[in-house]
Amino acid sequence: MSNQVFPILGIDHLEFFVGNAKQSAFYYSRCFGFENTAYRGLETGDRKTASYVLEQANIRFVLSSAMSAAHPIAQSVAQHGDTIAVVAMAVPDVAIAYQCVVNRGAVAVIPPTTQSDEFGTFRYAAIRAFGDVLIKFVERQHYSGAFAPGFVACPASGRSGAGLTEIDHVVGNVERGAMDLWTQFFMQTMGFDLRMHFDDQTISTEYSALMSKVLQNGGKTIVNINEPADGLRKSQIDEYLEAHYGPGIQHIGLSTSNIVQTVLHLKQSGVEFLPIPKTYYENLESWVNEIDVPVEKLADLGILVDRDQDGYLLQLFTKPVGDRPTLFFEIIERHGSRGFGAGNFKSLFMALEREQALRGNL
Ligand code: TYF
Ligand code: FE
Repeated sequence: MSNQVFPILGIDHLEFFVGNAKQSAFYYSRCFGFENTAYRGLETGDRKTASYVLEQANIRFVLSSAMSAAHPIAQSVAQHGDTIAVVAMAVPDVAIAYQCVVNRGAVAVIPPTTQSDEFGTFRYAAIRAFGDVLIKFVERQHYSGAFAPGFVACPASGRSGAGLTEIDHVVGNVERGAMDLWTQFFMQTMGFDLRMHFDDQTISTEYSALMSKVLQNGGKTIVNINEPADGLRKSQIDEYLEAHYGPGIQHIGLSTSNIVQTVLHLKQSGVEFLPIPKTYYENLESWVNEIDVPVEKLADLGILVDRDQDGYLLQLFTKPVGDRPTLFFEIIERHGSRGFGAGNFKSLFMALEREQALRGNL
């Protein structure tokens, strides 16, 4: 039985608040294979902000910067560094979605707003999630412009993409004691279902621990919430909360149907991945045989494998993409498995701890 209270069609886009949107757009387009499809800024008459819309298959990122210190985007950057500030969900009716969640206790931020231009009508509204993250509802069925009114379309670059196809899941880090509150928010207010949870026994190494809950809406909008747990050393979630100065988006899982090609593209363009020790691949040979990628190739690229009753998945993680140990990306290729690589948690978290140690932050 689904808990859904209003339909969510999927993630419309993720908006990043960054210090220099022009340069971030260059990074995501040149390194991650995105195409800059739309722009709003000084040249289009916006004196306050600059925004670049980047697309790759069904993934849409918007990178935004402010032109002055007092602007909320500049304030966000001062506190959090570059961060994903808005998770925008596509809905068939913004007014219904907004009414629903506000009636169920959501903190209202932007009431339903309609914008129109020669390409039609665009509607949005926003509520608050954990930390300073906003959940935006977007209704674009009656809009055919490049992104939204105020944006102009950008010419195609002619460059090939990296094979990224979808936002698989969005993961947030919250403070101790807050995971269950935000789980309740997603279930009771947003109408998500609890898909699975990982306790601090499942997600621990010799030194550190965390807990995680996975929420889904209609099986395709997936949000995971992590909370730090006590261990001998500081949890990676604590490191994030300190560096980000509060809760926020930790990582985005991006799907590909050819992880080898995608990772080659990303590595060749300079994206850095979490190093995985060769020992991980030694015990893999015994059970991994039915996977179409040879183990040597996986080892060569540092790709992790996990299998459950439904199938298997291939995944790997970038290093943090900014100066602070906050946001990173996961690249994931699913073959039936709807899990998150629980079998890799130990290896992954040990790899993360080694990075944490290099930063002198245990
Ligand atoms: O999204 C997930 O659950 C996996 C594993 O701090 C994971 O990608 C979980 C927590 C974390 C890093 C990765
Ligand atoms: Fe993940």
